[in-house]
Amino acid sequence: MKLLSAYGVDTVFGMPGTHTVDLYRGLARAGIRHVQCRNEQGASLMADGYARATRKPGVCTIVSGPGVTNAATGIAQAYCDSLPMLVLSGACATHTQGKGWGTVHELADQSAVTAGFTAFSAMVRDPEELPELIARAYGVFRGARPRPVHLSLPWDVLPLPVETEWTSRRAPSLPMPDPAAIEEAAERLARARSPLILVGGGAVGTREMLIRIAERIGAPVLATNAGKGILPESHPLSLGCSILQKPSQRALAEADVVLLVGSQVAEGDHFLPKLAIEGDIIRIDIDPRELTSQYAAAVPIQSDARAALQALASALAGRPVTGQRSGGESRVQEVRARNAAAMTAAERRHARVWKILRAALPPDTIVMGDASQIVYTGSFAMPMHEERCWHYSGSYCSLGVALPMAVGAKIGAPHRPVIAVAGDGGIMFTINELATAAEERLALPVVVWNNDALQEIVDQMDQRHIPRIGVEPRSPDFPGLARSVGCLGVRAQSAQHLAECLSEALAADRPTVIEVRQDSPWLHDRTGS
Ligand SMILES: Cc1ncc(C[n+]2csc(CCOP(=O)(O)OP(=O)(O)O)c2C)c(N)n1
Ligand SMILES: [Mg+2]
Repeated sequence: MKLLSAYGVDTVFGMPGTHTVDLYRGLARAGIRHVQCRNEQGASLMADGYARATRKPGVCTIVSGPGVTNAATGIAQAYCDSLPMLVLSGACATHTQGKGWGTVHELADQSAVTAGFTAFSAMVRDPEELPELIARAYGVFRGARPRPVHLSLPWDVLPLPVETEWTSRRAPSLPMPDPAAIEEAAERLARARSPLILVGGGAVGTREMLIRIAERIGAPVLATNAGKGILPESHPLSLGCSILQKPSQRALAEADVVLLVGSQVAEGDHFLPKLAIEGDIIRIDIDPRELTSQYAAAVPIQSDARAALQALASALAGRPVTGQRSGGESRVQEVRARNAAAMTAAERRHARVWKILRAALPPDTIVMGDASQIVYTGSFAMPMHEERCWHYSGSYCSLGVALPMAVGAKIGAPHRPVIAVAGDGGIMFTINELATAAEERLALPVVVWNNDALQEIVDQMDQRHIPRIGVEPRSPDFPGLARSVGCLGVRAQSAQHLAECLSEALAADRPTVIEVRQDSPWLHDRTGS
């Protein structure tokens, strides 16, 4: 824990047990804050939210076996969304491993269980292995595509004395772009007739260079959920995160050159087996695997996105550009108009709620979204003018993530406004963490979009003429439930009331569950307020 403190760890999210009490002795000595979750799924998702808000690795401390399997969802989400996370779990005593004796919390080959959704997962055999393993973890967090790391600490190894003084090590430098590849990319972009830029989470921190490039070549900029807000959505070249909308998908398909930066182009962002991209792709990614993925690159550039876009912006500045700046803006206006016209009645209702939220929330508010229909619409209907404010993991697309992610974010960034938005189905997966949020006295609005249904699946069953089975669970009294665990609870009675509830919740001394019923008359009456 002292070593972790040297790496900047100030908070861990956890649940102690027999196998990990010695870890807690270290926590106390190192002065690291422990946030007690109600289930390890909450711990890993809080660590994920903490990482999103702070850009530092989220750390969780959990027991072996059930602790690890409970935490799996949050670890796997962080893997899908390329977030830094350090999972420290217990493990059964070394001599019992692999024997199948029925040891408490036994999980056969625990490292193998998490290997598929971590950068690496190691079983520590000797305390002196730790400094190198932690350095390797921070090498992943700071010098490569960030992904979770799991270290299993066996019960017999954890209390062993350590004789040497452990110190932190420097992370490796980031990969820099090949100048020849940058020249080729600049040449292709300068000649492009209808270029388009698509940015994902790997492009966070590139706003200035992105604007220079987009304006120079007149390229519309489309974002994935993770890239939302890198270019302010008020910019005339921004198509926002409308990648789910058909007119935007057509614009992408028709572009003759696509500059794709720091994105996997995950299915969860567009809901298609594969997006159509007809033009040549110039791809910038820190991970060489992405550069050879199904979206094959004509110009693959393995690099830190900031360095690559900086070099590309300079290369373009010194070149005549045949593309038309005004052409780009008018293409954006056309696509935006077609996107707006294509919205369904349900999406318009969601958009009304987002409009109220946008007006009531400060611009730097962090929004944690669950896998609910209102959040899918929010991807394109909730404008973001700052990066890393919108978080919806369409890729892993697990229910129940928004509330614990919001708790982790609020703990990591206490001065930032943070809210969670979830459906009535999703919120129930991790509703227990309301108790954690109440105990931590977090000013956290939790908006529950209640349609008394797993509506997304209802719609799919209805469309395919499948009887509605298992999709209409009975909702609890959400405001009452919230109050019973020490939160405030209200039901929005009008648009204005919702706005007031949000403002009050942002300043309250505890979390507030704000239920918004889909069948509220004020959402259906066009004049309602
Ligand atoms: C862990 C998990 N289990 C199941 C699903 C499948 N699923 C996707 S959306 C959905 C319905 C969610 O209902 P709710 O949270 O109420 O949102 P709504 O669709 O009603 O807006 C379900 C069950 C999932 N995404 N994640
Ligand atoms: Mg629902």
